[in-house]
Amino acid sequence: MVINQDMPPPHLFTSLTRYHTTLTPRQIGIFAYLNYLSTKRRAEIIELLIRGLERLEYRGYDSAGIGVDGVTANVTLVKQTGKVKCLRDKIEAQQDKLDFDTELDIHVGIAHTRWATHGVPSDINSHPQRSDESNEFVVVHNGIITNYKDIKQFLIQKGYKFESDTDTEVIAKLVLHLHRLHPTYSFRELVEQVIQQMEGAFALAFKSKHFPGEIVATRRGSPLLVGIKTKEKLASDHIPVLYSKDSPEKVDLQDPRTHVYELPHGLSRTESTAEFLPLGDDKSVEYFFASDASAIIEHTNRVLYLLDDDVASVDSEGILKIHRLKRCLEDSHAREITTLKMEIQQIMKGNYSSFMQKEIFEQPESVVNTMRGRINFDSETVVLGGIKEHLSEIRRCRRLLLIACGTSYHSTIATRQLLEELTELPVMVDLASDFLDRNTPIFRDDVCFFVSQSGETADTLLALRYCKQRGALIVGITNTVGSSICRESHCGVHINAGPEIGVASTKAYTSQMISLVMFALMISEDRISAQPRRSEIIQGLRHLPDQIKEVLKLDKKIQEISKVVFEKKSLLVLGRGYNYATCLEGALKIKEITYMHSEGILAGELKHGPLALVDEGMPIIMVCTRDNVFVKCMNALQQVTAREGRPILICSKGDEEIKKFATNCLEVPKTVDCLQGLLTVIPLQLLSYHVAVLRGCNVDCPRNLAKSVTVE
Ligand code: UD2
Ligand code: MG
Repeated sequence: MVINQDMPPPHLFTSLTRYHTTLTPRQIGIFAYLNYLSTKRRAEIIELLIRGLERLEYRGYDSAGIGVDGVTANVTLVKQTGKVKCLRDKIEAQQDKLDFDTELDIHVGIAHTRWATHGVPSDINSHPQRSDESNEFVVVHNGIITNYKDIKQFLIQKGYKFESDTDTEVIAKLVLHLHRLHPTYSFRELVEQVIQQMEGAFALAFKSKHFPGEIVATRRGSPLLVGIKTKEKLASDHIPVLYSKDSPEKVDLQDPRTHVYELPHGLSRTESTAEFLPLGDDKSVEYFFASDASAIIEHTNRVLYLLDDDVASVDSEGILKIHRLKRCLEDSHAREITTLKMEIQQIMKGNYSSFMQKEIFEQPESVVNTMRGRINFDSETVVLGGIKEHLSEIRRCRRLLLIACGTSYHSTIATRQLLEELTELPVMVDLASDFLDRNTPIFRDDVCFFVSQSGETADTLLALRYCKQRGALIVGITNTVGSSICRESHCGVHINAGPEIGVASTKAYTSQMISLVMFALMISEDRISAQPRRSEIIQGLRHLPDQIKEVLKLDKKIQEISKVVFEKKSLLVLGRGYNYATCLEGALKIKEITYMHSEGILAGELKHGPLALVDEGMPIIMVCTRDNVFVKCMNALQQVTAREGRPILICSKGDEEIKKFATNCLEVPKTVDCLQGLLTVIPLQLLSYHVAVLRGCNVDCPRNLAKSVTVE
């Protein structure tokens, strides 16, 4: 593969094809670390990279990877599908390739968490992507290169062989191609050339065996910041920006003369390096490059934010420089080094006041993550990779048992009816503690589901062991890869909701429900008579993210309502059918974070007791949507209003008839009956949150409760 022919002029690629994509660039995680004269063992460096990735985990991802110097001069890549934890295990298994104890004075490591856009999640598609088999250039990338197909075609013509389905791979190969064309170019000059060919959005960090100890990072449209850690105080709080004379349109890759750089403020190119990095006498320095401040803050609070088309490089003398090919309008000729004041937790919370609030608002995305790669909305097929091998065994079973605690238990109540309908099997739902108390008979042809966010819930785990001993098939539904329930189950589904930090579960609940719905859809795939129903549900799931966004717009109104109820002693939540689980879950949310008494009541049970509680002073919420139990719900509503009860209603959008019965109505969009609970629960999550805030409670850490209950 010898390349003699030169590159076409910049932007030629884009004129070939210009395709528009509605995909927003994935905000996945970049983390890179450079230590200059700050000696670290390889194990420490790797640990630092892994920590960086863990700090980015909360953004969601499906695979991860790192690139470091190996024992030989070559760059070593370790990439792994799944969680950062899996990557960590894989690295540990490769200790020989990575001799952990070697001390490195100067080193560059790059790391990445990936969320699949081009190509399925796989080790090959994970980042770093590489230029060739000997890893001459490796790169991590956030965003989307929209003209990658044209560049790929160009490179294939030049003899480059592609191994992944990613858009990113063209970047690694293009930089190698340019290096071969212009062996005298600096690392930074190569990257400057590469990004002139790129269309789309990106944040990039490069490493190369040709430029040991150097890193180049750049961005356009995707965020990237640089953290600086020095022993001594920095002498100045800005780094000058260096400009190229010519605008990118004029740069001709064949002509090296175009790469004469003009420095601002009359600085010449040979100016003392102290101009660039305001270091003191001690020359040791550490640099962190990340897409998100949360990965950096534990190391340093001195950061600078790169602007679009800034090319930041650290050269072989450990000096950070920022170059631009062209001036941007309001460019200040310098990048300010700012001090991050926020705590890690604060950064991770973003603009939200608590993790619970953040997680409630994450649901339009977390539900997509749960369905990603599993539902094909066009062919209307559902494949749960973790269950498909066991399908025939499950189809032959005697009954399904769903066992869980708390919110996870509510997700089983919410989906029980649909499971019965689509599997045509008897479905038992049980609270794990009660199940254990009873010595329930379990048979070899039972299929037992264990639902737990953490995968460590003690009662659920004990129930799992009890059923496993009796020979049942054990299926886990968990949010935590590598958890005990995940390991001890025969198969299962990761709900992929992303880390849930707030003690009160919100997004895990909706994702658990969707996982169980997907299971019902998958198992009924071969039932012709169920096809219209399956199709309706799959299309319902397709629109769910947008509908959740719509429900979240009720936030302001719910905040107003919370002012009415927050000083009350008690709050009843009434409903039935598919919404019964919403009542239980809503009441649980209220109890756990507001410390107010609350009860979820099956509306059909009203006249068997709870009606005695109802008078004009008793705050009541009724969930009453247009479904097969609507008339019965209306009935209950009238019984309540007849006793001067003034319920707050959660109803179907545009239901004028029911609105007459209430002063406050929270209207949620219509969806398929069995998915309704995914939307009706959200106003109650929000209400409990606002009431807790008004009552001065710690939303994320309610008293007496732990995130996962790992003791009996
Ligand atoms: C896997 C990958 C995912 C992506 C996808 C591509 C992991 C963790 N997931 O997702 O990143 O590459 O394949 O198709 O690498 N399991 C249990 N108990 C549980 C939960 C899961 O045994 O409680 C098992 C499950 O049977 C499967 C494995 O864990 O063997 C991964 O489960 P999953 O739901 O993440 O599987 P999948 O195919 O959606
Ligand atoms: Mg397992």
